[in-house]
Amino acid sequence: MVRKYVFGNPFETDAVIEKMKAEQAWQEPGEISAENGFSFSYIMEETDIVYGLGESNRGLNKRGWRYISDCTDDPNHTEDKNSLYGAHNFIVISGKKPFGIFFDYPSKITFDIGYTRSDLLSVNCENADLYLYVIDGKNAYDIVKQFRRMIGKSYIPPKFGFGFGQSRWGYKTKDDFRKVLKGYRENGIPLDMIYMDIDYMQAYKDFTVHEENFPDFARFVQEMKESDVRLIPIIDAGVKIEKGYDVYEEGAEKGYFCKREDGSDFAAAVWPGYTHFPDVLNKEAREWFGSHYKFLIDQGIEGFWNDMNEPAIFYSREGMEELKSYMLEYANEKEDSSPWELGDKVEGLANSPEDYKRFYHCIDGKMVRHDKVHNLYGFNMTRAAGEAFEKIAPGKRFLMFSRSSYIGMHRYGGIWTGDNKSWWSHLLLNIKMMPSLNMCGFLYSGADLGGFGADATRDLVLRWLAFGVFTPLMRNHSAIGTREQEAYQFENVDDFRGIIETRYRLIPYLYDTYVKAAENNDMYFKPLAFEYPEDTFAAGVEDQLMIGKELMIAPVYTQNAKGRYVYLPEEMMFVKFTKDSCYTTEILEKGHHYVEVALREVPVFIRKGKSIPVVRPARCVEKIDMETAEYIGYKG
Ligand code: MIG
Repeated sequence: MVRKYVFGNPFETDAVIEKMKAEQAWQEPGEISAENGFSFSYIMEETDIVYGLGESNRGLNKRGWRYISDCTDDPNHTEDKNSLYGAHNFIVISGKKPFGIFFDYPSKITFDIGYTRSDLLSVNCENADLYLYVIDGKNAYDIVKQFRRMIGKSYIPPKFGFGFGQSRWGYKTKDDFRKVLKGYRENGIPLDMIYMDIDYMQAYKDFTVHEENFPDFARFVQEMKESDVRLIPIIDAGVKIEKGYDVYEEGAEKGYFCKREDGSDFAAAVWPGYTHFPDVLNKEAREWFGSHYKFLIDQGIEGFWNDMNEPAIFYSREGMEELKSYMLEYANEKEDSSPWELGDKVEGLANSPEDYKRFYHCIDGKMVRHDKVHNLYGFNMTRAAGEAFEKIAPGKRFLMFSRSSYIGMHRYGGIWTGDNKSWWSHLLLNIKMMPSLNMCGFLYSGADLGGFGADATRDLVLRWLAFGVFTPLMRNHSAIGTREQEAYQFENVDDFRGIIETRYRLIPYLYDTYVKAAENNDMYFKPLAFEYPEDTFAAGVEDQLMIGKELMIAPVYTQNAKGRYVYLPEEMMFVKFTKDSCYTTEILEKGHHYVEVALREVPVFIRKGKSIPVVRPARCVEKIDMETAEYIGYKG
């Protein structure tokens, strides 16, 4: 059962699509206050588990930290961070009196989950203007399914989106892409997508292609498709300010960019230099921005990734002016004052909260200051694309995922989890985050496999890919300047081939499981506790996940480990997929086990009485032959 409450004058975020009548007076659970901003507080029992918050730091159980929904481009996801790129304000308190609660509030909101006081859950935001939804149910899983029904069905990618993709910031020319294709094909490693990062554009201008490096782009897209690979270009939020550039000229003329208080177009520097932000919260501007995706679709492109849409700002004109005058002052008068302050000022230029107060959206004829609706920008940029796809090619599925998001965006696309690092701890973070994302509707998601920043090692990439076999988005991506980490860059390429082939052997099962989850407002990845609610040990397991109704996975995420400990809530079949389409099986009884897993193996556990189809690997999704399917599993 869901109860809806209205406080003050909430902004319509479009997160919830189910129509509901609001309650008159607040009922349990917890206490609320609408004075001095808004606050919700609840005293947790010692054994309560708090789930949710989608893309956020730390564990699956969110207790013991403070999380702030405030979409941020911060590439250092260390344990002390409070905000990442998304704002997914849904939590479930799982215990004797389970309930879920969704704070539909588009600006900064803080979830203190036993951080200030270990038994106190307290949620606070600055303005008492929001919708609150309280969901009762039998248990956490039931509550999640009710929530998912309210927010509408999750995006379903085209089937090729379940293939493996290679990406790296720094591929610049046709030959760079051909080299990647060759690296995969020559080594017989399946590949469906190569991602195009910002360098494919002319001077980082959205909806342009670099003229010298990509003459006859449509032909090149075709050339890649003939080798069964799709190119997936990036689109950034900011539109370069440049005379004669059509997207800029049109947007400026029609008033579709975010404005300063005085009505002039707000300028923020990002990759192209100074840009304007398309006002995607304004319906007309959103339609206009979306319509430009057609430029690339007309050249054969079938998928995109939307970046920098928090929106990220390197600096604004105002911020730069302030810094310059500070520096002058510093140079003239402050010689012996702290240089650290100078450093802080420079660093503080990027993504400054001051800048988010400097521009406005025009919504239904009213000017709304950006910081009041900050967390909706990425959602609406991706919605612009999603709505446009429907017009450009009705019914066709496009690959679409975004960096920044808010609940509601899950209907239009997936997300990738941004700039992680080639750290073992980030592989573990990836594992823990996936079910939380699913709770909030984001089913099509994945992390940069192998890690984005920092230098990867062979073993890390193998272990991360072995987990990535199961994430709907399976993409190896890395930052310019880091060690190259394409599968063919390391010794014994066979091991990489074996793991990526395992993905392809499982695609019919995984895609089917995904579509079912999306259609039924269900989860693809679940915590063990959702399948075994009576099992008190399962409740504490965060490094093993359930997939669909059939599987449990227990990835290895520590360096030099020969295997790992695993907990089986019931008897299961332990399967290890290895190279050359081989696999081993063994029935393990309920309880704790140490299982050995070599670097080249993909471990998976099949539940008693279940089986899954496994096919012969193929070089791309389209070439998978269902005739080769065999079933692995057992009656028990
Ligand atoms: O400021 O386009 O998260 O995946 O490679 C960095 C370059 C901008 C951030 C994205 C990352 C991408 C990078 N982008």
